[in-house]
Amino acid sequence: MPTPPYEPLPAFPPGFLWGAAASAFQTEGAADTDGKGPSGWDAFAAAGRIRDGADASRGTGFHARYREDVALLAGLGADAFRFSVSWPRVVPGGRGPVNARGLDFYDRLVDELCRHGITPAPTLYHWDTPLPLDEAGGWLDRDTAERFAEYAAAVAARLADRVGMWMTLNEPAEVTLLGYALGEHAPGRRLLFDALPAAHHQLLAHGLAARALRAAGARRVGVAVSHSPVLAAGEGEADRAAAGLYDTLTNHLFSDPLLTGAYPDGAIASLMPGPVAEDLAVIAAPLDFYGVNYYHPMVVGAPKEGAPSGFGGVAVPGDLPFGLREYPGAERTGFGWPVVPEGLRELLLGLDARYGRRLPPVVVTENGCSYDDAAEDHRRIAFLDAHLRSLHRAIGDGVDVRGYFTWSLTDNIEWVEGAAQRFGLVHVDYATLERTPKASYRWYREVIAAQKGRAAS
Ligand code: GBH
Repeated sequence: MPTPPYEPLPAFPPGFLWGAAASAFQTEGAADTDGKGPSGWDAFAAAGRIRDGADASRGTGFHARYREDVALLAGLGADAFRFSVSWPRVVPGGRGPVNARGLDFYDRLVDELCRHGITPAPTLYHWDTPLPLDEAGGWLDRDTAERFAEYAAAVAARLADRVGMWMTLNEPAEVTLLGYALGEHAPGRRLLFDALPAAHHQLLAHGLAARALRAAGARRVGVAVSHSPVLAAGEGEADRAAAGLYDTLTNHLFSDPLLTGAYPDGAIASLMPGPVAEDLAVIAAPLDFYGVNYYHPMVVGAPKEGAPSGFGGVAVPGDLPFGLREYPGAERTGFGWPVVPEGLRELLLGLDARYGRRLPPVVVTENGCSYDDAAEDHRRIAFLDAHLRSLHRAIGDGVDVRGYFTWSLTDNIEWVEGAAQRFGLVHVDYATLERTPKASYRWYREVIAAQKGRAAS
């Protein structure tokens, strides 16, 4: 377990971006302040779907306390902050009028970041769909993609002059799998393979929004996609086929259309709605960077005789053609996720090999772990240190990686887990919303300072 003084990390390339990430629903609170409309996640929480019936509506109080959190970022010496814009704060009805007071908040946040020399890096969709759109079918409805592009244009018209890098979507695979296939996340649909149109419409929304951002003069445009190396549970043909299918559904279903303009598999493409070929041309417009979120690899095998399998609290029905298994022999985070730093290098090398010159510069847009250590979170330091060393090796192997955002600046509402899983460098007391930096905050500050060749402040 690393303790101070820490073994310095090897030098990352000059100009490498050091950041931290967060999202709107998980932090902002202020669920109906200044004309914000409800999101599908607000409704999901109100329906008691968050663990222990926890009230997620206050978040970490970020909407009121953003100056405090920007000061924490400045104290870290961070180059950039990845936050998300709440779609229903900007377009409360999902369609129709833009709520200027909602945009005012992001205007203030962006100004505050710029005042401290921190690059604002907003994501336009981190899972909080305006409720009226969810009620009309959400991502199953092509119209949602069109509405998203209008919203993107409105945000860019206000912020593009100061935003350094944009991400359209966060993790369309998780939204498709957890929100539409398995019903574990909002909007709680359990459609199994009939969820695939939700993937296509999110990808189309990305393409249309990227076009709208460019038209508004946006600087760098990218996307944040989750990637996990997928390991077959056994050597047999059935396990290998199941793992291959899972790899396609969770990784290449998203990266292939974005980076090559084609779906990985003709059978999957045939299940997608709309003028798919025309849509793919929109989806594959060149990106300035490709954002990768990495947490852990997956072990997948053939389903076991109608038995449900599960991982990380997510039950996978026995009638799906794959089963999730535990990763053998690794340490676990507080969430029970395996700690496999090498997986980061492996997935980066895999993307480089698969896409070659079609892979834009990569930014790691999320990586982190939950532990409940409130102050002396040396397990988090060990996790981050090991993942950064793995990332450094991938760069040495030739993958063009330009930045790293750790998840997360502060503890926040971990979706259905509520306040039970803490990913922050900074502890949040949910009773008082008081922030207290953990040991990992001081460690990350030293890392950034050392990389920039100056003493930590
Ligand atoms: C990210 O998603 C989110 O972007 C972020 O909002 C969230 O707070 C953060 O990570 C931490 O969870 O249980 O079998 O479905 C999570 C990415 C990928 C991590 C899938 C858990 C579990 C596989 N997740 N993985 S399964």
